[in-house]
Amino acid sequence: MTPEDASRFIAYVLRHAPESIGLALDAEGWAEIDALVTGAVAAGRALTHAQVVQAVDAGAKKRYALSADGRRIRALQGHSTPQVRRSFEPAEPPAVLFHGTATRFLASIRAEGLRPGTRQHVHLSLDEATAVQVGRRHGKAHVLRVDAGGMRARGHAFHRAENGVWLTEAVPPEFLWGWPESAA
Ligand code: HQG
Repeated sequence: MTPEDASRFIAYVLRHAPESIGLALDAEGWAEIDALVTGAVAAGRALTHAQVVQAVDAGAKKRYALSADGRRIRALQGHSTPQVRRSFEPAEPPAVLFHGTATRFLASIRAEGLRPGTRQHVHLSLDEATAVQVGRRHGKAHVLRVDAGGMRARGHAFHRAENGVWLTEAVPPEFLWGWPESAA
């Protein structure tokens, strides 16, 4: 596997489908690296211990962390598997955060606000450039502004993952702005 393929495969297993390779995660998302590699190889994926460690350091996204003893790995955020319920400290967000999405989702988001979908949180970006990249994964990107200060004032909780991604349960439509002219 290329390093990028290895990182994607590890993301899939640690966030969404540990059972696909018979792997057990604890509630905070940790897996034994040896068990991850053994399970991957048994499932026909040529993953090595070195590739797992490399995935933690590689790329700007910082998707993973290693335990202090170096024996375990976890995804920092983005889980959909019910095996994991990471505990996050509440954090004070900046007044405005950004959410990158695709134009085809805008009508639904305008009606319902941002929903976590299969994940456990809505993901928000600290800056617009990052949000554009996130939105592009789904199609023609559009960046919405989130009134994080207003949400805090109304009691909504925010968390910041170690890699800088901001998380909240949902964003009601009244806290969103920056709609395109045509959808206004
Ligand atoms: C959209 C990547 C219709 C939402 C990134 C998004 C991120 C709605 C899509 C992380 C909606 C969900 C997460 C509603 C939200 N109606 N569509 N009411 N509410 N949506 O992939 O935020 O590479 O689950 O706008 O960097 O795109 O995986 O979430 O377009 O941090 O490490 O539903 O994934 O990181 O898509 O991305 P996703 P996301 P990694």
